Amino acid sequence: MNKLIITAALTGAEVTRAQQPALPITPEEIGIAAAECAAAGAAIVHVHARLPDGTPTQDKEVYRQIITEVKKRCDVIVQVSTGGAVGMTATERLAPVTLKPEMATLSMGTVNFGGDVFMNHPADMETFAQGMRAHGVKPELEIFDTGMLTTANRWLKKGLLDSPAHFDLVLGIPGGMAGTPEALMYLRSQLPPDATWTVAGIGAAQLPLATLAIVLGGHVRVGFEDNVYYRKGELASSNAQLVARIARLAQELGRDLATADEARVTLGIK
Ligand code: KMH
Ligand code: ZN
Repeated sequence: MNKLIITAALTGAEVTRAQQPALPITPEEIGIAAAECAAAGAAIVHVHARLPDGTPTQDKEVYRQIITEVKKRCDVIVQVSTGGAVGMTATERLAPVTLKPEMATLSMGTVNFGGDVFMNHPADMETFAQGMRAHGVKPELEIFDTGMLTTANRWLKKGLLDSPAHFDLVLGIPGGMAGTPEALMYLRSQLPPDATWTVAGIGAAQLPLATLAIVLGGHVRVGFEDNVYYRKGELASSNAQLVARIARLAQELGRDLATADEARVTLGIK
């Protein structure tokens, strides 16, 4: 079977230190967390920037510092967020793409997001896709619900997105698709045949969906952005602890882990 690419979603925009005391916030903390996750088996880190007080920001300079802090400690693919936080403008959200990171996220539609609305106007999505193409950044297409995958497939046919595409199936956001095996199997059935995919199960859905993805030949995203617990009622001690568990499961299930360089080949990153 193909090698498993583990992504560590280290920080996100919503989780607080009150919810998870080990949440990495500063660029240095994010760099240290990335190195721990790389040592545990991650090939990609998905990063969000924060101000020192924890406020989410899309400031290009903070992202530049994060990339520097990660790269000086380890070789992982740095995937910046263009989702940012609910309420940010499209211009703000696109800012880190101009740093030409290896990857960036591209959300494929609007979704209710807990008590908020995560807005993704089609015109903004097109601007993001063009921006990533112009800067040579590989998009990871974020799919929160079925219509978003239908949209991505239409855009791939129209040439607004490049094939082969890489998808992140984000399951379990309140407002999006459920974090169930049935939801994952349905989305998987709608993917283009040449696509690669990872699954980001939210909360309690993280471990079961990750395990299913290992078996199905998909890839896995874990980390505090999506889930702060190791098991019910027990907080994870670090992002790396969550990565290490996936690495152990993969070994038991016969999937070798991809290095960052192997992931670059799989994802077509030059
Ligand atoms: N923070 C969410 C509203 C992404 O990184 O691209 C959006 C998000 C998706 O986290
Ligand atoms: Zn994110």
